[in-house]
Amino acid sequence: MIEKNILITAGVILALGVVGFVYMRPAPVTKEVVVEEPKEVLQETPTETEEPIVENVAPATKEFSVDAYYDSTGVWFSVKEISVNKGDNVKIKVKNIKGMHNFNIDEYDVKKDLPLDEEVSIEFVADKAGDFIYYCSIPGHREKGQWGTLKVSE
Ligand SMILES: [Cu+2]
Repeated sequence: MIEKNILITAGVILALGVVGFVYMRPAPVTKEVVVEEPKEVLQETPTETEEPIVENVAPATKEFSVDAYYDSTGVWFSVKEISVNKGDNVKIKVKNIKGMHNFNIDEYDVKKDLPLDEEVSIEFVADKAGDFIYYCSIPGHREKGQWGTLKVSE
């Protein structure tokens, strides 16, 4: 009888050992490495949405202030050169501070009288490239210096 008990006990211990071995066995390691791939595909898409913003830039408005006057040396516009880029909105504020004057740019159909002490605003789109003369058409004024150059760069 004692031998039989020993055998049963040994059998139980053996069975527990087998069960314990199965449960205690470490989980297989190989699965963890494979999962990472899909992330890279998602990060490539946002660059596409940035492109259209660059092309829809609104034209710049370039503003200038010019005085028209005369003195002992001649008749003048206080600004001799106005430089803009083709396509710019150009705004020239001209004020006659002494004498009788007007402001003309033939190629842009600009023709404005300049009443004394009033600021006259001249606006146009610089849609032609090149150098254009602005001048006062009152006899003798352009010859005495009252002109300047509008430079429109391509
Ligand atoms: Cu003049």
